[in-house]
Amino acid sequence: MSRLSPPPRTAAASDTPVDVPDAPRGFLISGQLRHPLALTVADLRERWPQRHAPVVFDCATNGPQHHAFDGPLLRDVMDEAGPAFDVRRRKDRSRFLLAVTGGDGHHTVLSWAEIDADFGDAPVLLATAMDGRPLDAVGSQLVVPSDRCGARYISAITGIWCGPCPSPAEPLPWP
Ligand SMILES: Nc1nc2c(c(=O)[nH]1)N[C@H]1C(S)=C(S)[C@@H](COP(=O)(O)O)O[C@H]1N2
Ligand SMILES: [Mo]
Repeated sequence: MSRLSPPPRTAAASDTPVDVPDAPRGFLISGQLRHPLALTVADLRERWPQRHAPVVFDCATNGPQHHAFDGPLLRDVMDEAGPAFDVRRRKDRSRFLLAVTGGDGHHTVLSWAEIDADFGDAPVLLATAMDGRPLDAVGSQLVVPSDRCGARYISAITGIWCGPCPSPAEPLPWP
């Protein structure tokens, strides 16, 4: 390798982690969708209206955290992905789930109804910036302003899966 070669872009070739501050972190929206999407944080900023959300959430280990996030509504982004339900049927929509995964494998679940305007109508965001700092290099973060606890504020999002909850087994006879 010549002395002028660029450094490796991952830690694989060396013991020292290499910081790549400008590498955009993309993620996939997959599942039972009409239009699965591969998006970057720049896409989230450019393709949908941005909301601003000052939030406080409690962390079990670090106590209350205060942040201000910007980004599109998860609902607006998912409407473009087109979950495979009949949009006119509320019961159909009420069976769908969203699973959001972060770069470290931490993942969480929301129900579609939480973000659906006919049900919980929660203004959940896919953040493009936190406290004014762009998240392009880190990846988007899930923002759940209605949550008291921070566990669902998934950072460095790598994927969102959307699909129906399987029909549960027949209920046990009462009692
Ligand atoms: N990817 C990922 N996101 C995560 C977590 C995690 O372990 N992995 N922890 C959650 C928890 S428990 C909290 S309280 C908040 C903490 O956010 P902060 O470290 O930015 O204050 O991030 C959430 N998002
Ligand atoms: Mo936490």
